[in-house]
Amino acid sequence: MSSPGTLITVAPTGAEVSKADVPQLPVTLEELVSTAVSCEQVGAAMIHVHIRGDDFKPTLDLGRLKETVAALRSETSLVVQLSTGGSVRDPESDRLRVLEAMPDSASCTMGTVNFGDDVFMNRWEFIVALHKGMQERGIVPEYEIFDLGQLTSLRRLLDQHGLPAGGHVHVDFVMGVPGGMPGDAFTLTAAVQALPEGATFSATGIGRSTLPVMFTALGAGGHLRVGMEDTTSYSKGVPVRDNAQLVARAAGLAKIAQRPAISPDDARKLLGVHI
Ligand code: KMH
Ligand code: ZN
Repeated sequence: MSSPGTLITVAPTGAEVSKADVPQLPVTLEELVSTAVSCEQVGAAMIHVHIRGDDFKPTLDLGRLKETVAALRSETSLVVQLSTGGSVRDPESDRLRVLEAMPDSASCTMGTVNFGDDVFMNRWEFIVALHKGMQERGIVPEYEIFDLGQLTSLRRLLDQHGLPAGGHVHVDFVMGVPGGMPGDAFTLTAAVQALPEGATFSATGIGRSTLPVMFTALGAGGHLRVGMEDTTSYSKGVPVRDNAQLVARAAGLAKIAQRPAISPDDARKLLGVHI
């Protein structure tokens, strides 16, 4: 379950933070690519991508997604993971179509969860369609887990529909969402114990749960996701300067834990992404 090095994923934009509230949020393709380059330089190996339209609002426009994958591949070596979660308002058809942009990896959330005042819908049939769509295309999923029961759904998915493309199971615990599991050491420990045999995990804590989740994940042999999708404060009252600042902090802590950040090529080997 553990790995000698640490996979650091950057989630630079998300679908919830607005450019008006956080001007340093990367929303244009140029800003996203520049963020990706600087995050790779300080230790990121994978990028979890949500894109925005000309109005800076979240979009799942297929043409833009394809352009984004191509630009990230041309300017970085990062493993490119597209979000199929989108925003809470995106229809299932648009979310499934994301796979047509042929990223290296895509997210696959393992259940419905209250999401602040909204509901992030992930019906069973939709999860199965995403899993199969990725198997058919050779896209490596990252199973997003917002609550402990979603690990039971993951076991059911693997039992009924087989291993993902690449043959390896990697999950990401997204903790501290209002409506999901809390972001603390006790919950992360319980979640790790409930992983399918042989699975690896990353973890991220939303907002002020960022640091407790990061320290616990490192101690438990896990990997890290950081970025402005999940937190826009570096410390209490101090806004994040840019995504690279969060990646650099994670890489520094991983080094102190004697599990330094791994390269994108090593991340491909870990996740089963074709080189
Ligand atoms: N924006 C959230 C509703 C994912 O990227 O797959 C869903 C999300 C998960 O961010
Ligand atoms: Zn996301």
